[in-house]
Amino acid sequence: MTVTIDRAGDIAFVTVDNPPVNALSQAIRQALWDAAEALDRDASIRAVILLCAGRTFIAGADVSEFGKPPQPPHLPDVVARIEAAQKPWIAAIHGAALGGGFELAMGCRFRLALDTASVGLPEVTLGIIPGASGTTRTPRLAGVEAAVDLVTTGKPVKAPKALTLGLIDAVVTGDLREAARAFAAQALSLPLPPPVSARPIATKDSAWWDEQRKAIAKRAKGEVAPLHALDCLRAATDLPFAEAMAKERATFLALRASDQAAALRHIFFAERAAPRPASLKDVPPLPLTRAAVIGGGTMGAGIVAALREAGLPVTLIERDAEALSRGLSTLSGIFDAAVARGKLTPEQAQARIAGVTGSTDYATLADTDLVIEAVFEDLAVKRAVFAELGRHCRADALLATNTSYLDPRRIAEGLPNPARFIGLHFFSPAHVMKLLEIVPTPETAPETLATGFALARLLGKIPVQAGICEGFIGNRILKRYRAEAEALLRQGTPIAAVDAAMRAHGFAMGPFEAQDLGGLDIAFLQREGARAAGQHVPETLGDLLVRAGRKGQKTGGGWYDYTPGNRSPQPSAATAALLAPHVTAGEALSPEAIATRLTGAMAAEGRAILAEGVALRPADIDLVKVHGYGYPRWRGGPMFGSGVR
Ligand code: 3H9
Repeated sequence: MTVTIDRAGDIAFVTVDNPPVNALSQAIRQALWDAAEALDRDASIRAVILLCAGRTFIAGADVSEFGKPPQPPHLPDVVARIEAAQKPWIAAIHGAALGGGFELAMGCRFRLALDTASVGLPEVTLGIIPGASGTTRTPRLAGVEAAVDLVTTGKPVKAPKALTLGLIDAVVTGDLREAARAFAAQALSLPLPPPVSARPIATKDSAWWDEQRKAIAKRAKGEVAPLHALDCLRAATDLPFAEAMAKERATFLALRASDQAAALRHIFFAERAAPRPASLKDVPPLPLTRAAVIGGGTMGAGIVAALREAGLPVTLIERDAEALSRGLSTLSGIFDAAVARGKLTPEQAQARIAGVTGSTDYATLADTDLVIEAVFEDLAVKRAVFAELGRHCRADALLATNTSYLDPRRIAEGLPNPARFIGLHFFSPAHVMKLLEIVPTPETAPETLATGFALARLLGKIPVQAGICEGFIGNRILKRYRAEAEALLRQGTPIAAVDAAMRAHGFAMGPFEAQDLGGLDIAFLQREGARAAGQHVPETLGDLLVRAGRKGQKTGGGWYDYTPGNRSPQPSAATAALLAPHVTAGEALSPEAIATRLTGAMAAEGRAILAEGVALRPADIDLVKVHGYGYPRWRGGPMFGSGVR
């Protein structure tokens, strides 16, 4: 790490070089402090430009220091020192100026950014609030409304929007260093604006703050940082700058030491470690230039959309012309919805669909690098697909199954090159959900596995390696979770009490309302299949409902009743009657006790999964549950929550 100073006439350039993202470690803070001191003493210098080497401006405080006691100089003091410098500092931003990086930029007298850059205050995503004036200086630059939005959502904004909001003073293109030098020369010819801390701040009335609080509490679902951030922003409008800073600092330090922040840091680092497992460091992935998907149902179409988003040309294979046309129209539906939501322009959507070739002929796959099978969850159907693939694909083409329950070894039997076979378990909708379970068989070659991870990086997914067992990591834990939830019902806990407890715990939905939404028949059919194959699968309460025609929202009722056009669950007398013979009245459980039982069951299954080697690390299980099953991120996942790290 270095902080260097070089000079061009009366302008000094302070360059931070601390790969990979120029995080503000203690050494960088000290070096910036020293630079401010040295440049104040240097009479030949009239302005200072702060810029960064590498791929980005300063991306924030060094998150790896957060588990340890804070070391001086503290960032708010460094920001204040730069603001108090005798010559104006100018932040020249490329890449991202985030968190402490943007706070440092706000300590500068001016900020300019490349048009491709972004700025933001993502601290709440780490369970903390900005701790170096993000809540006090941001509203002075952008107004209270924009500051509340930026700080409580943590979402960064692109440079052109930042300019409109007043967060930065100029957007430039081309050579940033030269643009900053020209900006400095111009700025020095005019009177300086006041430092940001001395600028006025408008207040809002109590009703406005109350409204914000309500909306944020609803969104945060138990996460505390966004509400604390709001309190600090309010204090910034009510109190003198120094007092608001003291409140921000105290709040930041308290949250930095909180369980929620520890959980969110755990997920932050797990997400970054997941795409590049150390065991595959020296294994080169195979090239991926052309892909194919077999099956154009919801899952297949979603996978095609994800591959197209990553820029790969894709062939979609269906069994006949009619199914193919249905698949292509499902795919168009995905792109049309993206256009309607403003995520794609009509031209981009057109280009996405133009990159898809539909076919019913496996011979068109002769030159494909990667084929993902996403057909009906039936062993014979899948094996027939792989028999075709074995005949028509190159021997080195990677062949993947998207099965969620079947044994990939059985699907691969008879393949000419089993070393190139792997399970790639996407989650629906596959173009949205971030999780990808990667399931090698004993025959899968290391470079096939490495290619699975490379594909995840290309698609922007979070990959987790899973061993072979029924349901892999995610669905196996889901099964245990549902079984435990049914056990609670059998002991007399009301359905709605279980769902409410899990929502209060931070899940978007409880286990029963989630089943009603997805449909109870999928898991039912899978259990029936296992029974037909001679396995002993005890009758579940869900089976009783499906046998009575209650498959969830799509049949107007499952665990709950639904009135047409209304998705809000209503208690069901019919369900109560069906379950009554299986329920014994028990002691009423508190919401906390219900959540402890259910998350405890997930953690217990997770421990078994680890012991069997189905998951390699506890953090992998946490990533699966957070990214595939709505486990509250701020609780860090079932393993973190139960102390298994
Ligand atoms: C803060 O600033 C608090 C202040 O308000 C108050 C202080 C008093 N620290 O994401 P990538 C590592 S809170 C340490 O794959 P990309 C990351 O672990 C902070 N390490 O890159 C990974 O390491 P490895 C607010 C960090 O190009 C490597 O860098 N700031 C940090 O896809 C590459 O990461 C944030 O929350 C960090 N702050 O995306 C910003 N950031 O290679 C968090 C990254 O060993 N960072 N690393 O696995 C990001 O959003 C993205 O990293 C960024 C680059 C957009 C910058």
